[in-house]
Amino acid sequence: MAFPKNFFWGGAVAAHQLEGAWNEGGKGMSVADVMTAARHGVPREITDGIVDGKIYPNHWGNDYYHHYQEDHSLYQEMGFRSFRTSIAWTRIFPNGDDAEPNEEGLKFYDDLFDDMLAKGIEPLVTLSHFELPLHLAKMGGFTNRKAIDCFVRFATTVMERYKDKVKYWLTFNEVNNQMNMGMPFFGWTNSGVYFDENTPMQERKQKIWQAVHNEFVASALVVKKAHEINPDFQMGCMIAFTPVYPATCNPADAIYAEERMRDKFLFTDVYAHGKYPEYLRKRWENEGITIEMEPGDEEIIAGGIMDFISISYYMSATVSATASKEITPTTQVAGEVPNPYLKATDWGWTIDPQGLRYVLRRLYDRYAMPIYVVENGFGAYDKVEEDGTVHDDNRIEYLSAHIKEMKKAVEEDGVDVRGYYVWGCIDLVSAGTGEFKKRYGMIYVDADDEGHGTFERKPKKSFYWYKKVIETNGEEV
Ligand code: P53
Repeated sequence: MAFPKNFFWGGAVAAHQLEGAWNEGGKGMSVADVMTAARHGVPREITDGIVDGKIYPNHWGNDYYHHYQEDHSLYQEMGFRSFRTSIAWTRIFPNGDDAEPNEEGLKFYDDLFDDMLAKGIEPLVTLSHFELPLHLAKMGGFTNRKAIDCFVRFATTVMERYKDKVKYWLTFNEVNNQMNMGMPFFGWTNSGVYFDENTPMQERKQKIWQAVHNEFVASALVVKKAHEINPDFQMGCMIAFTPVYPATCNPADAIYAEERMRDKFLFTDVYAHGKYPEYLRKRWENEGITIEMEPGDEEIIAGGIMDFISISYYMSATVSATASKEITPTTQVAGEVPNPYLKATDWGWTIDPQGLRYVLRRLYDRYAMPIYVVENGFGAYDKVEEDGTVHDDNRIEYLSAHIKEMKKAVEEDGVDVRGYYVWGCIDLVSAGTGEFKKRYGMIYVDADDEGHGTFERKPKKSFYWYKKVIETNGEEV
C-alpha cells in the first residue's frame, strides 16, 4: 500500500475566498475586501476603500459563513479525513491592533471546528491566507514591525482558544508569491505592501524583502508559542512550489532556472534550517538591499523551525536566461517561455503532473521532513447539463494524474507525504482573478461572477470519483 493508513485526504479553502459575510459578526475589513473582480490577463484592482460601482467578490464568496454545516456534511460524505481553511484575522481582531478580540468571531470558529470534528474531519488551519487587516496594511503591512506583534497576538489568541480542537497549523500561505514583484497583487495579498505601476523596482524590492524578514520573525515567534501552548501542535510553512525548468541544456539556462528555484527554496531553507542561506545574504548585498534587523531576530528565527513543510502545486514554469524578464499579468516567473511538452488550462497554467513528483523529490532530498500537499486543483469552466449535473472529466483527469505521480514519489522515491488536499474542493472566488467561473470544486455552487444565484450546493462527477479515491486510500485513482 502506497499511502499510510492515516493519510490526510481532504480539501482546502481560505476564509476570504468563500466565507462571504464580509461585514457580519463584527468582522473588520481585510486586504481582500478592497480587491475588485477581474479576469485572465487583467489584474484585480486594489482600491482605496470600497468604491461605488465596483465589484468585490470576496464580500460574498460562496456564503460558507451561512452554509458550513451543510458543506461539512458533504465533505464527510466524500470521506474527508482533513479539511484546510483559514481563520479570517479580521473576524478576531477587526483592525488588527484592537485591545480585545471579538468574541463573536471566536465563537463562530468554535462552532465551525466543533462541526468538523463531529463529522470526523481533522482541521488544518492557515493563520494568514491573504487576509491581513486593512488597517494594518495602511500602516505599511509587514514592512512595519508592529505587524509582527499583531500577528503573534492574533495567532496566540486563536491557538489558545482552539488548542483542543486544532492540532495542525500553517503560518503564512504561499509566502513566496511576493518574489513576483512585477505585479502589485502579490505584495498586497502576502504582506499588505502597496505599490503601483510607477513604484521603482528597487523600492519594491526593499519593501518586500523587509516584509519577508519580518514575516520570518513573526512565523518563528508563533511556532515557539505554539509548542508552549500545546506540545502536540504540528506547525508548518506553506510555499507555492511551482518548479522552474531550464528551457534548454545551455548551462546559462540551468543556472538561471536554479536562481528562480531559489526564490522558493530560500523560504524552505529558513523554515527548515533556522537561518538565512549564504546565497540570500549575497543576493541582498549585490542588489543593494538593507534589511533592518533587531538584535535577537536571528536567534528568534533559529528557534522557529517547522515540524513539516506544506506546498501548493498547480503548474510548472520554464525559463530561458536570455528571454525578456518583464512581468505581465500572466507571467508566473520572470524569463518564462512556453514549454512545448505541456498543455495548459484556459487560464494558461501548464498541466504537469510529473512536476509534482519532481518537487516532492527535491524537497525531501533537501530536508527529509514530512510534506503535505495542501493545494492541488484544476480551475476550469464547468458546464451544467440540463438535469443539473456537472460531468467534470477534465478535473478528474487532472487530479488523478497528479495523485498518481504523488504515489510514485511515495512508493518509488520514499518521500514522506502525509496528506493531499484538493484546492477549492467547493467552488469559490479565485484569488488571482476574483472570478467565480474559474471553478475548482468537486461541489458545484450556483453563483456567478457578480454574486447572483441561489448558492445551492451540488456534487459534481468528481465528487464521487474522489470519494472512491479516499475509500480505497488512493489505490483506485
Ligand atoms: P487562483 C498564483 C500562483 C499559484 C497559486 O489560484 C496561487 C496564485 C495566486 O493567484 O494561489 C493559490 O484562485 C492560493 C489560493 C488560490 C489558488 O492558489 O488564482 O493559495 O488562495 O485560490 C488558486 O486560481
